[in-house]
Amino acid sequence: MTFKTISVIGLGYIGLPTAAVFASRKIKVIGVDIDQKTVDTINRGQIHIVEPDLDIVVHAAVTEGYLRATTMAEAADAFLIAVPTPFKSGITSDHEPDLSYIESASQSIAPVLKKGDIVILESTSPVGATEQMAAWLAQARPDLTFPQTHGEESDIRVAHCPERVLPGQVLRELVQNDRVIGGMTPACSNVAIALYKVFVQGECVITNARTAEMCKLTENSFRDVNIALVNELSMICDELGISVWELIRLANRHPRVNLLQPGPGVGGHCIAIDPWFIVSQSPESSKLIRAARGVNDEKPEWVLRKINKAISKVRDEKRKATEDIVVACFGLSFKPNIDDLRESPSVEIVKKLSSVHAGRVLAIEPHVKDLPSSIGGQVELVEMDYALGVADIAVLLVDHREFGKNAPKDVEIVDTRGIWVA
Ligand code: SAJ
Repeated sequence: MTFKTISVIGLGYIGLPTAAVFASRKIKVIGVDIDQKTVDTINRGQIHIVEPDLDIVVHAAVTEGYLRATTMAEAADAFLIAVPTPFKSGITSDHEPDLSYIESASQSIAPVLKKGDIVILESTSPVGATEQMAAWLAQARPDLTFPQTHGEESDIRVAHCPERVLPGQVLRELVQNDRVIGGMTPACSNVAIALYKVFVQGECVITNARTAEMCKLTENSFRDVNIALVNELSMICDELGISVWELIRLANRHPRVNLLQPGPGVGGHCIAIDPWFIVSQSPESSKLIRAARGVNDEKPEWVLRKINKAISKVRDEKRKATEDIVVACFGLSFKPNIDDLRESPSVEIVKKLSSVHAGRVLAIEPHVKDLPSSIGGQVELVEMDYALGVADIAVLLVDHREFGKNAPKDVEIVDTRGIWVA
């Protein structure tokens, strides 16, 4: 089975690397995005997102003529949909997934579909979304047959193959990770495998679309629940005067225990979101998953309370007025050694702190040149040495390599990552 042209719909953090990797295997790739600026940037051989080495791969793919971006879907042999699945807005929606981007993507490709094509949903989706996508496609193209009505004989193949790559390591993980292939029928799965085998070196494991959807949600819920456990332990240990970092090291010496690391909360675009898709579909049966979300979402507030206690301590011990107390916050990104500040609990903490603290709030973030507008007015972005020279309190929020392992001297420390006070 050969694929002469592949179309990737949605050129974001997953779609663009996927398009570029296919193109790097010398297959013609048409990238489709609703944003004209994104399309123009890519067609210049540049990128609009941050991911190591992606600029090089995209530049080569565009220059060699294998990758081209457009706002209008064109005919292809395979369509990969990698659009966002956010929550529905509005007070009546309790973290309900919003499938409108998938619906729009389906409508945009429907006119150019032809017999023999495959449509793959890669976006993280609630169970049933792939069947829903197939229904939207069938509605738009009554002249073609689809797996939900024609099974193995369908004109169009449909599958869910969730992305599972770690931001910061996308290009490597796209190739090396195993891939879950959830075809609506076995024939759909076989075509999807042939497609992914163009670049995937990991194993392609077949299941059905609904299990593949649940698999992705389960992976991120697994991580969320495990992080919630250590975040809860960190608060319990604080009450009991125990070092949670030492506790974790000791407990992890048990052959069947593998605790993760507490932090200031859970950020990013996946782990804090995907578990809600399960909760929203099965609210009565997903008590643990919901509770874990609650624990992780509350952690930034707990960190703020710790910072406030440190401010009170400095005020009492150094006899300083609150407005003279300088708090330096180390790290803003949602996890270490990356520059992605979106959905970051550290940004949330710094923002809230700066709105209540009468003194200066400094941020040290070696991975960015400017602060996001949400905190820009009240927080000063400074170098580490400067911060350490003037700070009364040092708050470690992200364990970037640059911050080292040695605790700064002569300051009150709030270490949410266990790097300085482990
Ligand atoms: N975190 C902790 N303690 C830990 C590990 C992580 O507090 O021990 C925090 C991080 O600081 C961060 C958040 O969790 O704020 C999420 O970081 P992460 O590294 O766990 O995950 P993401 O969001 O970068 O990527 C996840 C990955 N999923 C899993 O590892 C199960 C990735 O493979 C998925 O492809 C990605 O979500 C996605 O797109 O769904």
